Amino acid sequence: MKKIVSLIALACAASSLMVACGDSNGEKKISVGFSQIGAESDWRKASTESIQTEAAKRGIDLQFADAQQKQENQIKAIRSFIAKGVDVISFSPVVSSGFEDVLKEAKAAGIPVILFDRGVDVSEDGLFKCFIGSDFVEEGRRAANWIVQNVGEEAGIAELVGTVGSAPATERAKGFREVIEKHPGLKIIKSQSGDFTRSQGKEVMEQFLKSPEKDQIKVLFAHNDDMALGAIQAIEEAGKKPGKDIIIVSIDGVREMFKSILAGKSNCTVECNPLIGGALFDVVEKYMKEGEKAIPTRIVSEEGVFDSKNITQAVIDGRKY
Ligand code: GYE
Repeated sequence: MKKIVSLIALACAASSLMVACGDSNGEKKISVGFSQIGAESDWRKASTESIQTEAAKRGIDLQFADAQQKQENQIKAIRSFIAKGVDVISFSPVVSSGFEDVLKEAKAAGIPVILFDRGVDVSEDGLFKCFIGSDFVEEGRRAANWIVQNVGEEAGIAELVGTVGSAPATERAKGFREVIEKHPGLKIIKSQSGDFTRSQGKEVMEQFLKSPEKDQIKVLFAHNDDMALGAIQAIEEAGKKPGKDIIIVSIDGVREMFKSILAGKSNCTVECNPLIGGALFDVVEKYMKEGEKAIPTRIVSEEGVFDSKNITQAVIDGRKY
């Protein structure tokens, strides 16, 4: 027993293990359990990086779990955060439904939950304290407005949908249709999920380009840049010119997509900001100092629209993700 105690003391003296033992002033570190979806896109990688660097900068004890795209892994991670008694739980829900029970468990344990990037559907209030992220409906509207302004009133549109049942897929589709439906000549003729990944974006586009409607596809709307980047490959392999034979509009604003637009292979990307780790820990620190009442219920990012008119090499060089 003595041996164990002195081992723990030794461990606490080593700075890399301060996390579990408190900081050098003897104060307990703030602990946050975060369940990330996975690494399905460049956007997601930038999101993870933002969370991890911001936590490290502030000396927060971040317990980070990668769910590898599976909701069951997210539920398990949240349960383990509750069991450990972290100060705050945060997560990006892979889909919107099915989190109600585990959120009730967190509430019963008195641990506040902050939704990060994506929302959930719940039937009662108070199951999460704050949402930090983007207005996905508005992003869908922006993509559609760009088409109306730059392509015109007549076009067959193919849509690459994000992860089925996820907030960004549902809401981007909704905002997009809201605008498109006011222009009867703009028609969605193909719509299928590519699960937000480059490889599935490519596969689904290949199928679109073999379908009976292939010659009617004048515009591609992809719910994220990665699927559009996969589709660009499929279009080239089918002997067509992406960005010209098929106009491409997507969402996120990652560096790879900026490069494709500058090279004339794609046309527009609606920005969605993944660098919101700082905003998350601002809220966490405020909560630790001032309590739950100090937490805002919603923090929404401000975002732009990029196309060949405002993308330059200098803009790409200054881009963080
Ligand atoms: O658009 C996509 C990612 O939830 C906003 O998830 C996020 C989306 C983003 O995989 O690239």
